[in-house]
This record gives sequence, C-alpha cells and structure tokens, in this order.
Amino acid sequence: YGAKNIQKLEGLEAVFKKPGMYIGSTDAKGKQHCFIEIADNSVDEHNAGYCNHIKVELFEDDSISVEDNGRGIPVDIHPVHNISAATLVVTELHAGGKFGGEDSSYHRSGGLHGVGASVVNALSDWFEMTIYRDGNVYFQRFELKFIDGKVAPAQAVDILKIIGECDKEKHGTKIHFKLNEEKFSSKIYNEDKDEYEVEFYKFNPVTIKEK
Ligand code: 0RA
Repeated sequence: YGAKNIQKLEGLEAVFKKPGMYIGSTDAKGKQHCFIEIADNSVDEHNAGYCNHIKVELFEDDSISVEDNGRGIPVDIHPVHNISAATLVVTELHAGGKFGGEDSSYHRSGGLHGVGASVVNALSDWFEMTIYRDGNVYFQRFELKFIDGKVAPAQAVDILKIIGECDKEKHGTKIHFKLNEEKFSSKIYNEDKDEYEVEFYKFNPVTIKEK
C-alpha cells in the first residue's frame, strides 16, 4: 500500500464522516443527489453521443441500479496507479476531472457539484460496477467495512475482473448501489412523492423490482 492509496482512503473516510459536505444533506434530497450523481455519468455519455438508453431500477431493498448502453467505463490499467481506470473513477475523489487530462472524453458536463461516483460509493453498504466491452463482462464490488474499529468505505472485494462473455456488439455500464441507511434520515429518495416521480421520470422506464 503506497502513500497514494492511503491518501485515497482518507479522502473517502472524510466523505463518510461528513456526507453533507459532499452531497448537501443526508435527508431524502441527499439520497436523490446520490442517484443523480450516478445517473449524470450516463447522461454525460448520452450527451457525448454514445448512449441512447438509460435504465433505472429501484429495488425493494432501497438499492438503485443505473444501466446505460454507452461505451462502458474504460477498463485499461492506469500506468501510474496500476489499477483499472474504472476502479479509479469509482474510488478516487473527483477522478472524473483528473483522470484523462484536457483531451479526455472523461469530463463532466452535468452534475450538481461534480462530486461523482466515488462519493456515492463511500456512502454505500455495497456498490457494484458491471461493464460490457469488447465481448467481455467486467465486474467489481465494493463494500463498506469496519477495519480495526475504523470505517473503511469503498473497499474493493476484488479487483475489476472479467466474469463472463457477452455479445461483441454489447457495450455499456451498470452501477448498482445501496446507500448506508444509518447515514441518511430518510428511507426513500424524495419526501415529496411528486418530485420523486418527476426525477425518475426523466430516466423512464423505471421498474421496481424485488432483489
Ligand atoms: C470515458 C471514456 C469512455 C467512456 C466513459 C468515460 C464512460 C463513463 C461512464 C460512467 C457511466 N457510464 C459511462 N459510460 C462511459 C470511453 C473511452 C473509449 O472507449 O475510448
């Protein structure tokens, strides 16, 4: 574990300790914000012209999945960090802005405060990323863990791995996460049901599924 990794862990611990600093609040609005952070990445991919379908599923365990048919988060190994680009995106604070530099297609256009997927990962009991690219299905799961009595958010259960094959033509990204209930005062994603419905309506079709 190099100094760089320790830094990263501290960053996500800070998110877990003071979520409001990163997502505004820890009520239903804050949960909604987390969903939007994830959905915005897919919307960005749509705006870039690579994705024409975004599917959102709200599960009975209160977890949410967002799946798009974009290019899929890049899976190549970062030469400096020695981990996959996709892992960096979901574990490094503001990785979206830093990752590829000026020319990178990896910059955010939407986003409320641009805090990104890593913040949502830090606040999630579990967070799963599935990427479809070049006929391969890549998968990585993260969990919130307590190590020596200290919280360690977004701990990778394993590295990003190929778990199967898919149609060569298939490409896209699916993020499925369950926020940590103790961090949020609300069970649901918006106290105002109308507004809740409106926010999700943008991402129709929405299905509610049993996990
Ligand atoms: C940067 C480059 C490429 C894809 C993405 C970002 C990307 C990120 C997310 C996050 C959620 N859905 C996404 N879809 C795409 C593609 C780079 C390449 O293939 O050359």
